[in-house]
Amino acid sequence: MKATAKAHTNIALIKYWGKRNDRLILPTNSSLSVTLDRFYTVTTVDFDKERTEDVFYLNGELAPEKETKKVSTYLNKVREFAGVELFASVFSENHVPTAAGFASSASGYAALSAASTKAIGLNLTPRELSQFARIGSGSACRSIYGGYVEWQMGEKNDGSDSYAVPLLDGKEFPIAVLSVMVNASEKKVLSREGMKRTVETSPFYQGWLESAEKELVEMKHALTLRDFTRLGTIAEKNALKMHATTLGADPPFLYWQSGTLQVMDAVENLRSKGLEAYFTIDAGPNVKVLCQPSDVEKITAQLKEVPSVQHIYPCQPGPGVTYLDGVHIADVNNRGDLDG
Ligand code: 2P0
Repeated sequence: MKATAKAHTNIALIKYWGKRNDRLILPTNSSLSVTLDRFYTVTTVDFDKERTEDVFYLNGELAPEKETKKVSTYLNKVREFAGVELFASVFSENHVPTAAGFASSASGYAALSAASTKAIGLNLTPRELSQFARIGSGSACRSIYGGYVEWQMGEKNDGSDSYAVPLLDGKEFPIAVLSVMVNASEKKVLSREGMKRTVETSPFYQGWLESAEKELVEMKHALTLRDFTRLGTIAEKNALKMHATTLGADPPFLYWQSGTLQVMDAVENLRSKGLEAYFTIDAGPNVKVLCQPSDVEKITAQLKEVPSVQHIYPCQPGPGVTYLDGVHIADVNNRGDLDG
């Protein structure tokens, strides 16, 4: 009982920042992302009746106990749902540079959910798979699909209406995302802890919720119009608001470092010179710069001059989950409503 799946990372243009249910990973706001072509995880899950416990190999090596425990806890949910009691060997290859500021949890849990549910014999729809990925890590539910994707927060307590829907194929609205790595020390507050602290203590959190809802509608409109200027402007504003909530938390925290500010400043300078670029930042110091594909070379050359910049990875919209046999599971007939 074996299956292999490949899933890519995604970058949120409207951020997911806060949970209303920690166990089921139900968010307090809907989010919108673009799946990227460059960074991905390939995972094989093999359920075997000879095994007496789960084993987890990460990049060819036996993973630390803590990581194996996380995978095993996730597989327990899959086993429980399938009514199967077999243990598994899990082999994961993570093609996500650890310091690139991309959460490998998105591609990791998307690949793990796809491989494990297929290996155990569940024949899930993409929507059900998105829900399974979500209970591993919230942002993973968006990586089930390629291109532009919305994670609809849902309202129900059991999470049955909280899943991702594909909005637009990447080819229908090509953009570039430059992943800009800066000199940085380790991040101090993990996103899971950071969002929890913000929800519980930040007086700015209510403001975040109100504007995220509005910005999601505006972002979907920008996608409908294929309006890059709107897309970039809204993404940048949304990221700034997400980070503003952390300054109001108790104790306060900030993911930006001095190198982060240098890149933010450089992006603003590019714009003032007529080169259109926008930034977005996740729960770490690195910056993702959004630009038009035709401007990648010029903008990369300028950003390389910024002293804090260590490396720039150009990315573009990428595909959803695929199995090793190349079967695409993204359900294009089941798209979300861009104007809804
Ligand atoms: C996002 N982030 O929308 C936001 C923006 C970070 C900042 O999703 O606790 O690893 O596993 O659900 O998905 C990172 O958090 O958190 C994230 P869990 P996850 O991409």
